[in-house]
Amino acid sequence: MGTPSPGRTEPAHVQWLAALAGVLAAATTLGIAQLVAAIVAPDSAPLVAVGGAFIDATPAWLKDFAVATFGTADKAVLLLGMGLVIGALAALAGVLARRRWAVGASLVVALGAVGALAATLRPGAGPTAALASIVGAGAGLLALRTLLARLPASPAPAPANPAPTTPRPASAAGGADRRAFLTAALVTAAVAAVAAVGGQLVSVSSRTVAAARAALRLPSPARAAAALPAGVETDVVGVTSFVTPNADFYRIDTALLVPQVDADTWSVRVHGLVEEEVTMTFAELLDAELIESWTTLTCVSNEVGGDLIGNAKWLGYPIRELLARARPTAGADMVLSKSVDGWTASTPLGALTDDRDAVLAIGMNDEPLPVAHGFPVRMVVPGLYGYVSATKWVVDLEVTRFADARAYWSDRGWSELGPIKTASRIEVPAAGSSVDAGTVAVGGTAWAQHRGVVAVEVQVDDGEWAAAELATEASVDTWRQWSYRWEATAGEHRLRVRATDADGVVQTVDVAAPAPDGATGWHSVDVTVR
Ligand SMILES: Nc1nc2c(c(=O)[nH]1)N[C@H]1C(S)=C(S)[C@@H](COP(=O)(O)O)O[C@H]1N2
Ligand SMILES: [Mo]
Repeated sequence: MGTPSPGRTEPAHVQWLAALAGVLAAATTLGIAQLVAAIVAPDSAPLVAVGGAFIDATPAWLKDFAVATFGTADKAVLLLGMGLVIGALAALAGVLARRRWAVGASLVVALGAVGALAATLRPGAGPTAALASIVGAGAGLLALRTLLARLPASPAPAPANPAPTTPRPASAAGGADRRAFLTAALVTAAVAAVAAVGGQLVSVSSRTVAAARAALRLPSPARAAAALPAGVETDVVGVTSFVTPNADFYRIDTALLVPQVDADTWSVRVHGLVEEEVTMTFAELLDAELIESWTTLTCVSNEVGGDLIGNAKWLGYPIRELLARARPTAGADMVLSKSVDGWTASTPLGALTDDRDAVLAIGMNDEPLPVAHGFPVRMVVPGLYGYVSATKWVVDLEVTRFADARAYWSDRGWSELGPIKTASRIEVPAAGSSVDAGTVAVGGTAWAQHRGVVAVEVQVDDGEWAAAELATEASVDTWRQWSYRWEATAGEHRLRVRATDADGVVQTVDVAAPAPDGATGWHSVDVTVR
């Protein structure tokens, strides 16, 4: 053991190197765990499992805040936040472990245990779920010990305990130590990085699924979508395109890792309050009479004026046909759809059995569903927010009753029912922009899915509401563009917009936050006219 010299002051850089050792040990833990997880079960990686558990613990207000603040980057922000917290704890573990191995080491063990526990509790976790965190933590401890052994011995902890029960890594003193430490640090960093990248490469599932998707030829529909009427788009430059390209389509879900589902073994099971259980495979789906339909999907977290909305042509099998085969029994009023990752949505049975185009979709804008949008099969139900209807990677439909079952977001403070509220937004001119006095083209989009938009009005400052010109309606299930010619005079002005749906209901002025059942209020933009 090193000579105890209680009065000796520690060189500050040694503390920093110990902290670095801790951070590198954590990186080793995560890298090795990533590699092991890639082999046994991708979502058992500790970061993924802990992040997933954190997301599942998210109440309505926090989801609302995260989406409002970070939009669809919410997952990246969560991972970054976890990285910072883990980094800080790991640095602490390094400093502590150098003074008292057992204390620092137990911090690493605790981090591994949290990962193992989270992975074990994930929906669908297998018996190997804890393995990645355990092996990772083991590797982390080894790295920590190896690195600390190359730092000069720390001053003895406390005179009261002159003979520590746990041996501290032995060390000689001097500059040779530092070089040895830095070499070991580089090697450790390289091992961690190679393991993490290797994990990505070994994780064949995402490549296999991407390849299967690329090879898939969509069947032609038994009922093709009507061609889009001329005039669905206004001629105002800058208004969002009527069809949202798949690559630009917003993505909202709780999945930190996009589920990789094998279409060859995929099936959906209809059960619960039914006369007959029905199972449908992907091959059966491809052979069925599919329909195409235009439906605009909207997220309940969309703020007034927000962009968590997109419109696509979906190819799918009508859910009412599937339910007709299963024959729901009297008393059933809801279908609880479940994703392969355990996420659920509760959809009123009526919305799935009436004549609207509620489908098990396999195609999006003439392509197989993108993996992030639910490959191989997702639900699309016109008129309802995504959280109560649009289950991606869907594998199970339980016919049940609202009185007997609750869906994922209903348990976290969101409303059980989620009909899309009538809304409209101004896209041109952009908020805060400057335009020339004279005739200014104003334009945007309005939506009231499954009812349809029949009027849009624009108000300048506190003037009279004036009718906007509506673009042609493609279907009551899609959004509708509008335009307005504004005779603008110099000065600062505020433009407001509101829509009226086919029930004659004018979009409410009352301001509501997205939680619990969708934002309301009028969208406005402030513009400078020169
Ligand atoms: N499996 C699964 N499906 C899901 C979700 C989810 O978290 N998990 N989120 C829903 C929500 S809240 C919305 S708004 C839509 C978004 O679909 P998109 O990502 O394809 O735009 O998916 C729905 N389907
Ligand atoms: Mo959503």
